[in-house]
Amino acid sequence: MYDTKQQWFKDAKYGLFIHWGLYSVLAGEYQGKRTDRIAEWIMNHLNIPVEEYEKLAKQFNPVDFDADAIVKKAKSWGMKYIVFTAKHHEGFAMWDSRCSDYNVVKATPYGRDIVKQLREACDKYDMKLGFYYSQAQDWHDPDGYMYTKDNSQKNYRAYLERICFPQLRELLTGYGEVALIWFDTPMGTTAEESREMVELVKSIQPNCIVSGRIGNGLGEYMTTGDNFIPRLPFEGDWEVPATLNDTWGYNKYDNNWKSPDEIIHLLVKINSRGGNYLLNIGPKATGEVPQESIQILDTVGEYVNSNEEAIFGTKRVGIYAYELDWGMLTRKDYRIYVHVFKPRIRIELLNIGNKIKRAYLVPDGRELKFETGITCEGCSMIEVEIPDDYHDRKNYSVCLETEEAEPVFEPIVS
Ligand code: JFZ
Repeated sequence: MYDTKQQWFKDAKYGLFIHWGLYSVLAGEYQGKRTDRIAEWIMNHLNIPVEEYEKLAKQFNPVDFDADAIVKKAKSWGMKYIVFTAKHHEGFAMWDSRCSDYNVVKATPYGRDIVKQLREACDKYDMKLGFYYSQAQDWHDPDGYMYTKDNSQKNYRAYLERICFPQLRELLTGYGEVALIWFDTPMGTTAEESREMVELVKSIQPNCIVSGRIGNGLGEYMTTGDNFIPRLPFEGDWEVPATLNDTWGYNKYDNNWKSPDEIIHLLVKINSRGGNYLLNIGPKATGEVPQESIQILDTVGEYVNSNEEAIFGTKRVGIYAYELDWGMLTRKDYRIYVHVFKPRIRIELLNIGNKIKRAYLVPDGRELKFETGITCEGCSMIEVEIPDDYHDRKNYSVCLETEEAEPVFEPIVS
């Protein structure tokens, strides 16, 4: 079973992914050609030569980037950690790397360290900060994976020693307490090489978590496929990395935004199955975060903040026999939370056999009338009355305090 041994990660439930690099300059389009794939892959998908792609650095001048504002927003959205793409597959370092001048300080007119600015803002707002680091793919280095589509000529060992290991060391020694390293796409990395990476991380920061995509089964938590949600509750620590539209890096043509309601449902679904939701924003080349992302996350944030206790620190719910068409369940010890996504006069639950001590409305703590009993068919039934002023509302939660530490789910019998 995956175990990060870090309580903050088990409790977090909701985090912010930030995909930002030179690809944001292209914003999904190169020489009039649009990519129909994730925008941070544009160099690869449209076969942009390294000498051409490199020139994007000269255009990278994100004067509107405001680390403080982004972290403050993440905090207001109720998120508990941030993962930033310190180096994505394009190979460009978003900090002042000593290993390669292909970095934001030395190669751009902007000339300022992005990682450092995020670090300072995260310290100010008491936010956990982790780094995405592409350990194998590096499209800018002849010894990185996918520099050419044929990987047989590269010397990966040389890459590891020249770039990967020293850059990890830089990130782990120069930027405070690193919550996690989000490794990705290990490709041909051997078990021995993955182990070296883990040992390097742990030797510098023993509490720094190693993500699922370190490869070779060495991750400390399970990372699902992007936007993929396990159908069943999944034991141990895990996380779903997910997008608000259909891209990670900024794409000016992608307007396929999910609605705030959809995001709320996904968050609660993932939490109820035991996982964390790592939700992405892709800033523009100016540093500005797309307005649509901000609006969606602001609205989701209202739900998260007013129902905080039904989200943070919750534990995986076992298998309840029914899927509710109006809501979902989360839980803590001695508490079942009923998330209500559609207007209701009362909530009715069958086949939950707990003894209920008390029911209350999570957003304002109001006590609710409830009844429990046995139906004519012989199964347990709970009815909770929703106050008049909430009859037309959606998106709130109700807490059922129970005698038992865990939900007592009954099988369906007829
Ligand atoms: C990777 C990256 O290639 C992508 O650009 C983005 O950063 C994303 C978060 O991660 O893409 C993957 C990697 C692994 C899977 C899916 C997409 N997977 O295991 O299903």
